[in-house]
Amino acid sequence: QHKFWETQPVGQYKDVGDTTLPEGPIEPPKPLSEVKQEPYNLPNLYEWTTCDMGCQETCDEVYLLLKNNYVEDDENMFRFNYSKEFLTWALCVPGYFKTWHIGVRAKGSKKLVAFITGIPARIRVNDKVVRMAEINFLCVHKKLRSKRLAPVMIKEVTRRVHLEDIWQAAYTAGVVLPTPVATCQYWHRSLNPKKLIDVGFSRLGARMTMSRTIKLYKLPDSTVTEGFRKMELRDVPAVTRLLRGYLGQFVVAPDFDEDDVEHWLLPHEDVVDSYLVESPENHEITDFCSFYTLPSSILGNQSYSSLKIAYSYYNVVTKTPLAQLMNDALIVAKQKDFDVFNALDVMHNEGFLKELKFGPGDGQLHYYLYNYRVRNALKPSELGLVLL
Ligand code: YNC
Ligand code: MG
Repeated sequence: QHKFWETQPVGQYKDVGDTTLPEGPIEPPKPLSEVKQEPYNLPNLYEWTTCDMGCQETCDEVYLLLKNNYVEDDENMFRFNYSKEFLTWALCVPGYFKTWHIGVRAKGSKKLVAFITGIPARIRVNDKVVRMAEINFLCVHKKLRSKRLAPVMIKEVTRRVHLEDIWQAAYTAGVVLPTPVATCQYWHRSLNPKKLIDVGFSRLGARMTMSRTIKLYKLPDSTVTEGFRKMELRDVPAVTRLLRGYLGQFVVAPDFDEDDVEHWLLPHEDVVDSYLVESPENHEITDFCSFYTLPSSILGNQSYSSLKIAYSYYNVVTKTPLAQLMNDALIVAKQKDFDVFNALDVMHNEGFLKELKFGPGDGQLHYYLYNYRVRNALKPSELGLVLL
């Protein structure tokens, strides 16, 4: 079944439902002197490269590899098109290791043909904060698929993570592997229904006309919550307190400090947007919402080449009704010309999805932990983690 994954310290199918197994590391850390010092062997025509994302040329190469070869939907109509600014933001994070941004090149041409990355994170699972790597952007060029290159890349990133004395990881994938910690669903809220229908992202509902559909998804021109404004640098301490207080209730969530909040949540043009509610009376920060920008290329459409897509990120309310805050997020996303607003059914998102006219997507997103067993699979609402 899973010739590679069967050999790895991950929850195995045979153990699902076995409540005698303890929660926590599946295997203990090794002394660093016992971590393999040399990279794993690649097929002869290929070589490892460390990708310096601060270098414009390298960033361009990574961008193009992913633009042409990364994740597509099941019907191969759309492909993620992460911008260069987004990739630098996602990878050059507080305390990052350049050696965890790993490429594979063809020896002759030096062409970049595969990629995988890790970034450091502190993730809490129940009451334990665990140092982990978040693994993302695993990509093998379309012409090199099904040659078992992916397991070599995963082993190599694991080795480099171990060299930093980190022994756990978190990752998400659209495919089912041994064994998900949680299985989540994407929901989509049309902002530009005509374009979405024209490009085949959505379909006209039964007994619906285009003009009725456009009216259904119409939003006010401006936000409605009093004190709603863009997050600024001076808000980092208050947002950190608000977010830490909120994420504490989930079974799996990041343990963000002020440096993390500054990096991940301070607005960054065309990468991440964050808004908050400042009380007009006492200037307290009571609510917060955020989304990141990840366009998709439209494959083979005559009229349009790209969809501008917002993805719900971290949202916290203490005063404003969640659906009202998220409706304001939809309004700013519409002002910024996004075509659709996506959200997973994680955290308290189920509390606004239907009310705000999100529709369920096809395809699921599975969350995984490496070398960390959790007692039971989690419900999406028990997850407080969003990976990019
Ligand atoms: C996947 N997405 O099951 P078995 S998500 C993990 N994540 O192994 P080959 C995957 N494993 O089942 P191909 C995977 N997809 O035999 C496949 N696999 O045990 C497993 N797509 O390898 C698969 N990006 O090289 C099988 O397959 C083995 O040539 C087969 O390459 C796969 O970033 C891939 O969807 C995904 O570029 C690279 O299809 C390729 O098909 C591709 O023969 C389009 O591989 C882009 C795409 C994946 C996005 C992501 C998260 C990756 C997590 C990796 C696991 C990290 C583990 C923790 C490491 C640190 C540990 C510490 C400490
Ligand atoms: Mg391969």
